[in-house]
Amino acid sequence: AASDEMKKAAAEAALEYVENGTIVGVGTGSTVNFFIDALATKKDDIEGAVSSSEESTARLKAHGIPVFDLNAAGPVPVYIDGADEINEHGQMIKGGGAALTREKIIAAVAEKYVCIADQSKMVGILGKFPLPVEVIPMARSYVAREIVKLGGDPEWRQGVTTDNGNWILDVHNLEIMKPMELEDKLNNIVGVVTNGLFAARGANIALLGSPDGVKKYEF
Ligand code: DER
Repeated sequence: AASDEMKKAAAEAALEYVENGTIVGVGTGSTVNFFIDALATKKDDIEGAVSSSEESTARLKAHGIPVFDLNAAGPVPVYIDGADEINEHGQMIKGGGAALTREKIIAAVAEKYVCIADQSKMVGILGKFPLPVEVIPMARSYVAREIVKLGGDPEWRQGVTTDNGNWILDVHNLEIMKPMELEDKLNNIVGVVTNGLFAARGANIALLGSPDGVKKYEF
């Protein structure tokens, strides 16, 4: 499909940011899967990877790329990951693939976040895509009530348990004018593990596939 071609082109363009002899931070999702396949062509040049999900870990290992525990990794010069939405400031909504907690941890550690996606992910105002919030299971109803007070419409992503054993609420009908403020408010609700607003720490670079080739943005 056209969008697969655009995702693949963006993923391959991200190889430019991979430095020899380093540990590469690897995200989760269909675009990242194209990146992992491209990274395999450089597996003898890099030290290995740190991974944001069991899904990505399995794909990396299938290519023979060593996967390190983040605690043993040392510096992570670059983190390559997708987004569900990204705005003109590099702020993102993530979590469509339920990997937001480990993604946000590696994004915090990494020196540079390179977002790979097709251009449809770039938006003016964040919030059309339902905002994922990872919660401790016992707190689900309480957190949902608190989110309603913030003006959101939380929906339990039933049947999904994250790699950390938690549940996800997807928050609909948000129009996020102040991403960093909402990120803080959500973080302060007891029972919230992670919210999918990557605003305080957004992307540094975005490589977005389009019919006219890969467009590069710097934030
Ligand atoms: O869940 C996530 O945060 C993923 O990165 C997601 O946002 C992007 O997935 P895609 O590349 O399959 O669109």
